[in-house]
Amino acid sequence: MKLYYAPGACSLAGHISLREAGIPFDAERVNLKSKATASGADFNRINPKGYVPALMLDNGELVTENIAVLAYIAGQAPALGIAGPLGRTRLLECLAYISTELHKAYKPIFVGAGDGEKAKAGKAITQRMQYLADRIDTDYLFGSNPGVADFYLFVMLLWAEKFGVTVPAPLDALRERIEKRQAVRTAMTAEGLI
Ligand SMILES: N[C@@H](CCC(=O)N[C@@H](CS)C(=O)NCC(=O)O)C(=O)O
Repeated sequence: MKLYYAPGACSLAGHISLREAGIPFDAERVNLKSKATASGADFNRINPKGYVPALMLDNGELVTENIAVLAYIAGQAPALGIAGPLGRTRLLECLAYISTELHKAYKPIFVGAGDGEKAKAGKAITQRMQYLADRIDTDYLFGSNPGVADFYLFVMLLWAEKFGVTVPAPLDALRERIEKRQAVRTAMTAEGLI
């Protein structure tokens, strides 16, 4: 399979997850401005949505949207999902929260909105992170090992650090824990982030 990614973008969550899962994959960088891939292809023809992540499966099917990409990887590597009868539901619930309440909340910061709008977005992100922080009583979101939801949250925490958004202490600690992992360092190095 092949992951289309952009350095430091939300696709880093899938990139880390694939490495943590030990799933063999290729990765191709996408220039999000020109929509050209590293090999010179027109990314819009690969994914008409024009955004990353996009995961091309070996049978030629394309999976897009972080929630679907990460749920797919957890399906292939159940240790990165959540166990139990409600496990998949809880995983989707958490991925949806990160996608729609955290990831989307960064939009004013990314599009270069005015300072007031950016500060408002930062405040909302901190508040929504607090919801997760209040419920963490283990090293990671769902126990003592990280999964795809932690890796998606990790990207949100890297962005918070980059843009000066306040992060609740338990999530800062989670970011530090994740950052130390070999697969995470390998993915970040491959994307030129460290
Ligand atoms: N709904 C998509 C949004 C993905 C997304 O926002 N990707 C950004 C990078 S973090 C992107 O590729 N933006 C380029 C663009 O929209 O032109 C998902 O959750 O996967």
